Amino acid sequence: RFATVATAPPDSILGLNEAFAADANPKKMNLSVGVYKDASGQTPVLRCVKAAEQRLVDGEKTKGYLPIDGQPDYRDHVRRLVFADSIDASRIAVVQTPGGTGALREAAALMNSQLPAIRVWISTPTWANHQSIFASENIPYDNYRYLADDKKSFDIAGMLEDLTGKTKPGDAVLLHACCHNPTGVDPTAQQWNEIAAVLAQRELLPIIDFAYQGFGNGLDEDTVAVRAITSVCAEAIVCSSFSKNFGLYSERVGAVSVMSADADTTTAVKSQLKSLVRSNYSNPPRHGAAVVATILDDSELTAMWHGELTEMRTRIKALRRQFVDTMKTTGAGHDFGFLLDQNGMFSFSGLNPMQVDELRNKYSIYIVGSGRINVAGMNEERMGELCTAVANVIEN
Ligand code: PLP
Ligand code: TYF
Repeated sequence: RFATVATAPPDSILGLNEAFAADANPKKMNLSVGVYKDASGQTPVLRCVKAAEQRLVDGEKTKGYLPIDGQPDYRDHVRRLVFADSIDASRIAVVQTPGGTGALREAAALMNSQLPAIRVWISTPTWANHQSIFASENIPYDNYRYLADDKKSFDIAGMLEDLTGKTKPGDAVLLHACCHNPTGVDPTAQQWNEIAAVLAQRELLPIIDFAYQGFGNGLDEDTVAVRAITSVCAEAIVCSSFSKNFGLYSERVGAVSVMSADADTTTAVKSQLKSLVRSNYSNPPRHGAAVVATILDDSELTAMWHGELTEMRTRIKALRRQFVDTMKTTGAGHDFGFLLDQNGMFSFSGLNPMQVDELRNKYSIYIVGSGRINVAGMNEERMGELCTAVANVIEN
């Protein structure tokens, strides 16, 4: 039986971690996988998380199962983080999921089971797992234009043209709420209004991937896409991840929120979501969601979280600035100023695959083959080294 199993290809991004771990060069630098690293190169546990975990350990009375749709106070906090009070709670079904990946998969499963013949439109480029997730639920996908040919700016005209001219009413459109992975290129508030108008007019179903809330311009500021879309579309799906903004990567904390036109529809949708969870993993893991709920239930811990999130966001912006300034000192024409307009952990550097290979082979600097750099993996003290290497591969 198993002898017939063929080997699956490795994950293109996580595979780089393995290569990095095996690299003996003491000067190696990992700017590939999307995790935040502090100035000492660690991916820290947030102080608010440690404090919440202490309370949980002290107060825990049971390891009994959570409800199928997750911990109720956690779900309510997610709803308020994402929608504030802009939409009546009776129109939103929130289900706790294992990470943002679990949320996307649950959304795809709902489409597969309840929305026959639906197709999803995905940006070019996008996070590689998007295609795999929808393919796993047999949802056909197509691409809309997103990154302009200069690899630096947003092709708003191309995107609107594709959404207007190529989609069929009823199709779904996957959008990155902020901090687009892999490009860092986000629409402006005005452009979100234009996109939302097309979604509404063409009766498209928005699926909003919200993996970086708070990493762009702030927790509330980053809801600009959600606000623009939910103010003109009656239905939408939001897939939240708390891996990055709470640093809870391994605890697998996420949620899918389905907004419907009315309360009765929401009840039906919720029942279907629960039925899908039941046959998939039965009920979600508790710890990470309990940490998030403990923090958000407490004003002191919430303030601590806001502070720590702001620290991560402002440090990433400072690293962008330092990289751009340092690149300028390495030679005329090394203008990476476009990185300053981009948001979140990632940016497209514009380096081609040969240059990416050279960075890795000659300098043990790992970035993704597409040229994507994890800005959050840069380091203040080693910026000179990084920029000298980048300048060298550009000039070769
Ligand atoms: N969506 C995007 C765009 C991401 O970049 C990621 C993680 O890197 C996810 C979803 C999934 O997040 P999680 O690790 O919570 O599953
Ligand atoms: O760096 C990225 O874009 C992601 C990181 O379960 C990642 O691929 C790794 C593992 C995972 C989710 C996201």
